[in-house]
Amino acid sequence: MTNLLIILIAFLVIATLVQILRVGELLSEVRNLDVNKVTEKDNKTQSFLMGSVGILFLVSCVWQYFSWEHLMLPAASSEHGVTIDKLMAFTMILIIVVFFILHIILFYFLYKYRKGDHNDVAYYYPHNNKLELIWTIAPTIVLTVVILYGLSVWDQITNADTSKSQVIEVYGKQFDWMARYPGEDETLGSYNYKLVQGLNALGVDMQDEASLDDKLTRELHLVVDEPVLLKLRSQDIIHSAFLPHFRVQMNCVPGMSTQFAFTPTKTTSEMKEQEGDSFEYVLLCNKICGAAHYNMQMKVVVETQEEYDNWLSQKNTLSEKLITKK
Ligand SMILES: [Cu+2]
Repeated sequence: MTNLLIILIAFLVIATLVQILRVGELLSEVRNLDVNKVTEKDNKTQSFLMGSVGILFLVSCVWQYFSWEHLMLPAASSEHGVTIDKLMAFTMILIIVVFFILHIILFYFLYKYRKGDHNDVAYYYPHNNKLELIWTIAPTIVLTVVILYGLSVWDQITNADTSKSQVIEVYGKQFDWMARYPGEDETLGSYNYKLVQGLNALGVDMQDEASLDDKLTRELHLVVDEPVLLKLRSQDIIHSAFLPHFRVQMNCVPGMSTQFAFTPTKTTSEMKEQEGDSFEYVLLCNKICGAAHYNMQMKVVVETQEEYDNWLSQKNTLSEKLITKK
């Protein structure tokens, strides 16, 4: 109902404006004035309005930046996240500087080169090799620097040493996440999509001895300052495991295993002190994967080794679960 009223009001406002314009035109006709003739006064008004729009636009950009800043993510909670934040800041500063320079010039020129009272004709200037070279070479150099910097950061992140990483499997399906921890053998048991059935959502092969002590959890717990290697899988369609606070994102693709290695650097309780008591780390799905995609998330906890060991020891292994079921 409210929407209908808003549409109706908008329609009436437009109709009123059209009528006012029409009245203006009729008055000019009565006074024998040519409504299509652009006067010096019109040009001045239009250029002034255009300049005002430009200034308001830039002021609103600055205002929005500061008023929405609280929605930005806090500083990265992982080792590699710091390098990503630096790359992001470098790119953003570059873009913002260029954005302001170009828009100031754009609106200033619109004002400066408004039509004057004299009969000036635009200067015909079809080509200039020097200018062409400058605006081709300058962006080429800048973009090459940005791309090379980005590639080197990407290379650094994706080639992390995983030999000492704790391996955890993260499994996505419509519409939730599960994590699988290897047991004391420190090896995740094998799996096969053909075994996905009923409670065995991950298709874990229970004939494999390494599977027996694996543990399934609904939360992802990580040890602070210890490297972790997430092995990502999906049951049905492409999901994307997104851990915004750690600057981690990797697609989970059915039929294959993808991975991401990183080291968390701040515990959940440290973050609660910094960001407030309601703070929690989360693992989100960042691929629009269906109706309940928005709700596809898992709580992530970063804690000390002691707290982590304590938490994991309380979880049943897959073989224990089988026994209780029998
Ligand atoms: Cu999803």
